[in-house]
Amino acid sequence: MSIHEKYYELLKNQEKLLAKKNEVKSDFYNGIYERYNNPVLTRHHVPLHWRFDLDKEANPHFMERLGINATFNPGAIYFNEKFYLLVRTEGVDRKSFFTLAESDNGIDQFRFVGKPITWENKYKEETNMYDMRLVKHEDGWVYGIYCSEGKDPQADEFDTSSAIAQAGLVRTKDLIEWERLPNITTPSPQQRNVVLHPEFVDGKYAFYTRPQDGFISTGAGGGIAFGICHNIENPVIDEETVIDGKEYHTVYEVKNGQGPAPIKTDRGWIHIAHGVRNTAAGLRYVLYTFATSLEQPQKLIAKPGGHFLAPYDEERVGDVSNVIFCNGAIVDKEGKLFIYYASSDTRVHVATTTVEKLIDYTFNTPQDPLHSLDCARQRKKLVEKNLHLLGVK
Ligand code: M1P
Repeated sequence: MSIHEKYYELLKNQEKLLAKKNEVKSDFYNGIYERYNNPVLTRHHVPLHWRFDLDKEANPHFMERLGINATFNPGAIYFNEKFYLLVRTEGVDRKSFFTLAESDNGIDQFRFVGKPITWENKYKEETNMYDMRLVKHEDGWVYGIYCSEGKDPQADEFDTSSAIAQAGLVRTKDLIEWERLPNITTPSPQQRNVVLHPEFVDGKYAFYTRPQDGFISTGAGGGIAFGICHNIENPVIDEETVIDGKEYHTVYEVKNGQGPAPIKTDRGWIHIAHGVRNTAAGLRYVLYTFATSLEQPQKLIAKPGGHFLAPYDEERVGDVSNVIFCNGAIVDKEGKLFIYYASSDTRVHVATTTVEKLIDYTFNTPQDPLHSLDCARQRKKLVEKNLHLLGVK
């Protein structure tokens, strides 16, 4: 067996991509966070030996044998002094699986490490898996909660797209060995965007869920809900209470979902969530924030109006255009916040800010008045204040 010479040529080019530094986007400013010039991960970052058969005899034309379509929606964790992304990696066969990428600084030079992640398959009906939230819980484990999807067994014979989504659960101590725990059971027929609260609440495990009736549509369900679980090794949530619901004519009118686990601050738990609205061109996904009480993480205490982060320029286009999705964020020792978000179900970006700014944004940005005239009044008040400051009559 010999290695195809084309491999070394492609490797050299890929090394240039992996070594690239990322700079703050100079033409974007909102005072809330910085955006960066380059995505932190794309399908071009995936190692060549995960895609090509390097064996010259078996692959004389050096064809990609197992191509990668997209890298997106990563969970995130700071672990052993490195920034890790647990990436939804989608093969050209449409199936997603999980992979790990690491970086020293969290904004560039991310590299995939190890091998595609696998564990014991306890659910034969699980056809696809994606969108893992990585949560370091105070019990000492790192949990991964992900969407475990299978064909709807009730679907008509010729309906080959109806699916059932459930919350899969795994845990690890080292990001290498993963233990598959049972799926999380809730009163809802379907679940996606389930996230573990990082601390015990009244001595119990607590989860954010998203009750939903259908696979795409949340139907009569929807909203970000909160529920308690007594035993993480047999995770049953008996009751889900919506803490942040859908609302007519807002950026979360169709559905919403918890992003990463909430961030603990002096003022409360700050949640980064996604909101979805309808447009003539299909669904539009943006991020928004809200805060809940430190003592009662199910009690909403602040919610700025509108979106926090939305598709921008080239982020608007991809496999599922007009989508921004976030299920991973990291706060470093200095209080710098790294928000990992994917654009249009295609590639991963980072935005950075500080916990101090996130608090200011979440608690001091005006609420959505929900009616156009009230929005106009809200803005008029700001304009008048500023004109006064500027000395303009
Ligand atoms: O395609 C946009 C997103 O759609 C789903 O999100 P939600 O459950 O809120 O509808 C998920 O499939 C997500 O992965 C995807 O990015």
